[in-house]
Amino acid sequence: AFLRNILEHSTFRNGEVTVNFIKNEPSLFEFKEPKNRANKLINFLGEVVVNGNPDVKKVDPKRKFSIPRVPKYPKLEAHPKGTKDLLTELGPEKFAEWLKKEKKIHFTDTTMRDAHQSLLATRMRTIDMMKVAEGYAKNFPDIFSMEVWGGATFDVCLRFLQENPWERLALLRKAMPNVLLQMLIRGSNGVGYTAYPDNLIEKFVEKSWETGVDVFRIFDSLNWMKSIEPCIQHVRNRTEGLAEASICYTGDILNPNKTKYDLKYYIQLAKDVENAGAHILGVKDMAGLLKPQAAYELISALKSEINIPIHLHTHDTSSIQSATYLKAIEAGVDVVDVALGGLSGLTSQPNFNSMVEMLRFNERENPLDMHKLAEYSNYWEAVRGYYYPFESGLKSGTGEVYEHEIPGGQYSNLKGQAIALGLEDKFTEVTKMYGEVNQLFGDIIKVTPSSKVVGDMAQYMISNNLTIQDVKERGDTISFPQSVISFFKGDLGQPVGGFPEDIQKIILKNEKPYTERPNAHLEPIDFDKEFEKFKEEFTKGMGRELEITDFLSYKLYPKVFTDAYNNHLKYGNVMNIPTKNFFFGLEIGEEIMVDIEPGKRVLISLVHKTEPDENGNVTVFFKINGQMRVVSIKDNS
Ligand code: 3PY
Ligand code: ZN
Repeated sequence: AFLRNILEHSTFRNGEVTVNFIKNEPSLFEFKEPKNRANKLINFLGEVVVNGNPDVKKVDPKRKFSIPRVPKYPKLEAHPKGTKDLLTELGPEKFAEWLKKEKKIHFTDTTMRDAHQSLLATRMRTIDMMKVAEGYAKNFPDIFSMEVWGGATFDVCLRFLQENPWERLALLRKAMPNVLLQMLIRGSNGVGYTAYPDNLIEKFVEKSWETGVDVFRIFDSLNWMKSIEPCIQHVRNRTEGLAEASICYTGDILNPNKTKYDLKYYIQLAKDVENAGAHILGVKDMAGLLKPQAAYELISALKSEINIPIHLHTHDTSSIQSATYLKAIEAGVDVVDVALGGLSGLTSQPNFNSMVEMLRFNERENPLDMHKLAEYSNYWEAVRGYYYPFESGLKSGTGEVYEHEIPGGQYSNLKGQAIALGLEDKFTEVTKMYGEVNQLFGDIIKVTPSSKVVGDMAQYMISNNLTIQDVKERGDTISFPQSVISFFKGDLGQPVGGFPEDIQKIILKNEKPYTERPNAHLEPIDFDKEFEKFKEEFTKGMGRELEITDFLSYKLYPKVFTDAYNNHLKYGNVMNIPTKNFFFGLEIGEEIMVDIEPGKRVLISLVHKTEPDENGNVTVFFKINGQMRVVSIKDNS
């Protein structure tokens, strides 16, 4: 076993052994159960080889992939000082003052969160991020922040990728210790789709900070201050990070016929956010509805009315949002959100590489190296190839977004859901119905989770051939989706201007709505007691001690966590399987390296698979480090 530890150690395999190798590597003397771990991996790979990855609905067997090239630069020993170091030095208040005084435009890179959430249904895996994270942070220490966590990534990590989201965050923190890491948090809804007890959100914020988050972009899906404010306080009381409270933009402040969300409304909301203690104001244009001239007027007005720096977020669904950024920058916005070229545009953020060039020689230029940026963009473009089953299919910008107002982060998910419901051919009808349902519900702010309510209703209506008129005339005979009922009850809080009462009555039938904070109905969590119980219930563990962060995952998503846990018992840690093989399995003769733990790498190859026997079982032959292993997998076809 000792010899095997040496042979399998990455230092040995890479030929980097020095005289002190054995002395300095205590792991060589640990004789755990690597065999067992590797066997679990081939259970997983065998399943994918025989039945496909259950998350991949359609495989194109002819698909060719480009190999992603990790940019190689002279290896910098240490991370140059960056924005994280500045935050540590100045503290959040002074840091915000510094940011406001900066002349050059600053950038948040969303590639590792919103970009793939919006283009690839959030499926980007940690392994693909980790290959470039350290080099990127060393080469771009001046970046304002890297958005890497929160939003839908938490749920998707556990539900579809069989990864631990906390582990992702910790790994990225380690690779990028010098730049600010940013997350998106949905106020009282945390990273979920419903309200949680206040003390759960508080603990979640505290542990997110301890694990690596510096900038908390907080929003509420109805712009309800009663959901935003407590979250600002959690960040201020429990962390030394930045509370970036955001106002969600919808409608069109320039349109005289759209008066519900006008300039006055946004200014008042921004003042409320500032008064609630935010360090930065986020303007979150989740659907990409903020047009260039409107951006100029909105940002100019906010700049003169509030004192904290302003951070603008948009999605390029219409394809004109770089113009919006230019006008916002002219009006004095402090930071804008962009994604590296290969994962930018359309429902994602505007193109980072091109934005930098657009502002070259402008008085607010941020002089980043275009060649280096291009190499990272190329890396992501190649990586993106592996994720083709999750592409939304949108090929060009669409002006229809001004009509349906679907958030970029929802678009590719909605498409996936439509396919699952057999509505792929009716996706245009779904998007049109989405806009109509929004009007029926009183023209609400639409962003997770309120956007999911509108999406659920639109899909339900198209599946059941229902019209808006049907709902109004015979709604008492229709059983609406649970998320819609829950929304009208008040479980997501109160929309601007209240619910349309007639529709609320039709949807709720005999149920009574309420107007207090949903959290007022939720029992606080007794952490000491419940954490102990949790540890007893999940006794087999993960091959490690269960932590409070596991408990938080469980409390946020009990069923998803339980399923992920059971998968882990069966398949072990699958996060280091290369993405191509994770989604599409191996070809006969293909060899892959997988790290089963830090410093311990196994070589796996697929040798042969049989036809199904009379019981439908396929025997799959693998080699692990040259030794034949066989798994029997039930063919589900
Ligand atoms: C999310 O909440 O996941 C979003 O990205 C909202 O825009
Ligand atoms: Zn977004």
